[in-house]
Amino acid sequence: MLEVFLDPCTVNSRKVLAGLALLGTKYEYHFIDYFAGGQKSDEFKKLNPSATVPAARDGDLVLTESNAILQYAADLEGGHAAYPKDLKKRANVNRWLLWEASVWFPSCYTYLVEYVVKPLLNASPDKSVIDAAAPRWNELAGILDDRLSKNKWLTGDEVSIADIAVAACMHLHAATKLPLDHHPYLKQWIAKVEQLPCWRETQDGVDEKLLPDSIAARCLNGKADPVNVRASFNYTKDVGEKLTELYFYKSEAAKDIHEPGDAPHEMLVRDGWHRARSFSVDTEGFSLHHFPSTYENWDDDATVAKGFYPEVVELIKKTQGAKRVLVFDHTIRSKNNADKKLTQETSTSQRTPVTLVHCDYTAESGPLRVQQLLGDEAKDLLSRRVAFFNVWKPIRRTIEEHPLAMCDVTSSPPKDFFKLHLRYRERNGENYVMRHSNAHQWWYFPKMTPAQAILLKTFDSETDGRARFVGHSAFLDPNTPEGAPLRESVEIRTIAFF
Ligand SMILES: N[C@@H](CCC(=O)N[C@@H](CS)C(=O)NCC(=O)O)C(=O)O
Repeated sequence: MLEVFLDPCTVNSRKVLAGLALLGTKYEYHFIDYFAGGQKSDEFKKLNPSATVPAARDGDLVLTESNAILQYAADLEGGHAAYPKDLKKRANVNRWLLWEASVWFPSCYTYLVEYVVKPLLNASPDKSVIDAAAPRWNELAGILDDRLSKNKWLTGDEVSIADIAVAACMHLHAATKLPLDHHPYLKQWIAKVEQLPCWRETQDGVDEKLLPDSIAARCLNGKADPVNVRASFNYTKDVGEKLTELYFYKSEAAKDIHEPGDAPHEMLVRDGWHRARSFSVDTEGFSLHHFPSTYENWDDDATVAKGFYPEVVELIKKTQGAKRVLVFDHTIRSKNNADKKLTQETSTSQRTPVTLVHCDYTAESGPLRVQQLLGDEAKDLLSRRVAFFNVWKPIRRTIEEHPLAMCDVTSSPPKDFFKLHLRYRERNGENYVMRHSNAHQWWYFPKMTPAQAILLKTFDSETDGRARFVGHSAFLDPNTPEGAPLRESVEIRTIAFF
């Protein structure tokens, strides 16, 4: 059997792992720890005197060079479309493999070193190095872009090992800031590569080691070192017949009402990092996503809508498969708003964290909101599935105080929710608050950063048993260090139409 010796995080090792997965080749895996210098050890150098990973062995054959390993593996498989037997087609694949190793890899590598390797070693990227490398990189990317404007894949209609080789050099293109926007076909193609199962299953190995902020890396840390805490949650007493209400203006009617949040209970809040990717909006009612953004101007509502909403629409479409997404509101929670009361009358997008266990919509207010926002179109849209998602994302820095916690829908049946009537001067609204139950399981993601976002399902028209309403609340985290900066986050309300 073919043996491979590599570290899954390096470009050429990842290339081999993804290529072997594409080909369906079985192999025996030997880990060579790149960051510990395993490739320089005397033992490894017996296999590869060049002291680089990957290397491979098949009986008495020892192979180095990642592309040669893929060519050999493809031939072992015999007649695989990823490395065609037809001489001309094969020559074309070989051409791109050589091009990749001789010019593309070194060009992309400059970006990897500056933007990923240096920060890992606590050094700063040198912009002048990037500026010097950019013209050549753009020239090479232009060659790929031209090619991909005419072909589905690099060498024709079928994905080949050349696609894998060329893509491997770009495998952290967001973090390495490759200027893909100038090369639309290349950008489309890498997105297609990223959908391939062989690519997806080999991405974690890269992220875990090279992107400390990635979900993959934080899953690993969460397993080793979970940070479960106990904290108080403001549930609401169920007072039977009497309504629970909240007034957002001064009114005589607000006397003697039952206000929410009058039943605080201490609960265990579990660190969700170790299973960050297993949460789903349809089961637990929330999910965690890698969602970095270059948008920064959070104090200007108009530009948030123009500059940031489109990214949110894409996230919901991509992760939920929605046909259409309407972003209709956002709230910035920041230190500038720390003194504002929850019931402050002037409706504003700048608020303070809410420490009330609630869900933003009810079975009735969800469809009503669709009617209010979409008028004539609403009837047709409501004849199919409609779901509301809140996208919650740290801004500016890591969250250290008042993190957000979610009450797992599998532990909070519909009977635990009841209505809170919201009284505004011009209209009434409603959302759900929750009565306490010892069965509730709370989750949070300690020290979330602006690279991540939580999706909360706050309404779903589907009643087939999937999660429809997720209870959530900010909470006082006992681990918050003294003097920690106040939480800053953005919350975007969206409606997804299916
Ligand atoms: N052309 C070789 C290049 C291999 C290579 O450069 N590997 C890098 C990791 S991607 C390495 O091991 N470098 C050695 C080092 O940095 O010490 C191949 O395709 O296999």
